[in-house]
Amino acid sequence: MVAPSSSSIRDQQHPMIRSLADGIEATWQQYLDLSPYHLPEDLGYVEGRLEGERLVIENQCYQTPQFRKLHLELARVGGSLDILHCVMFPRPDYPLPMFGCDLVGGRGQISAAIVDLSPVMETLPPAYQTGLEALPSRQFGQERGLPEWGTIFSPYCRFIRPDGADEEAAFIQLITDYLRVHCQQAQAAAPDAQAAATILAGQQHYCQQQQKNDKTRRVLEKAFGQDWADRYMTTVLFDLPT
Ligand code: BLA
Repeated sequence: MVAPSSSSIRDQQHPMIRSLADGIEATWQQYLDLSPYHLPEDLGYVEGRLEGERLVIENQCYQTPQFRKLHLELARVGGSLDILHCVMFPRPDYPLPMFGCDLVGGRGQISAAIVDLSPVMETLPPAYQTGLEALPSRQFGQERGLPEWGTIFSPYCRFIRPDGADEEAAFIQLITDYLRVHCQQAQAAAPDAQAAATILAGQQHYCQQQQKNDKTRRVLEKAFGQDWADRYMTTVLFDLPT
């Protein structure tokens, strides 16, 4: 068990990001057996400059018996762009999907809110489908279309631009529901060494597709340069076990 950590930029971020970050941490603490996970070198807290504006990144990572890495990242660019990024990487001998979510917003408005449980085999395990189907159905006014690289996402992926505090709260509920289904399934899962090569290939494909997100890459390149951005995307955001 690891004590909840306090984050220094969390308090300045958009309320939806703050509240989701708290919700993710609380759910992890409630369902999983967390131990510390150490990031390469000193990538826990990073600062750069984006067109004269300060880019601050704070990473929090854990591991558990089922997960190689739980990653929660908060980033802030000047006063204008707030980001929450979260990915859970199962250990390659656990036949579990990838949980991922991203909130991006600025100047009071979240423009992108996305969550998915993405399969690394052909489809999501049946118990996940049952768990997700059982959740209350939630409608949002502005659904957004997925980019070309988004072929990795499941039919349960939701991508919206939330309109107002009610939709923000409803989407946080939806994300924490997905997260709870995932944590419960993961706690009940048994390792399957025979499937490890297939699972690893699926995780690799997931990461390769995510690395094609030019919007993420551009923000990092502007602040830290091309090489650093590439290293960060391949070793921190979407790395694979060595
Ligand atoms: C979109 N991601 C974005 C956008 C920015 C970032 C600026 C555009 C916002 C918009 O279109 O309104 C930036 N996101 C970042 C940065 C980090 C980050 C800098 O996480 C980290 C430092 N992205 C993920 C994960 C998912 C994801 C885990 O990291 C999904 C599970 C999705 N982000 C995602 C998608 C888009 C996006 C699908 C829209 C891309 C597009 O429309 O082209």
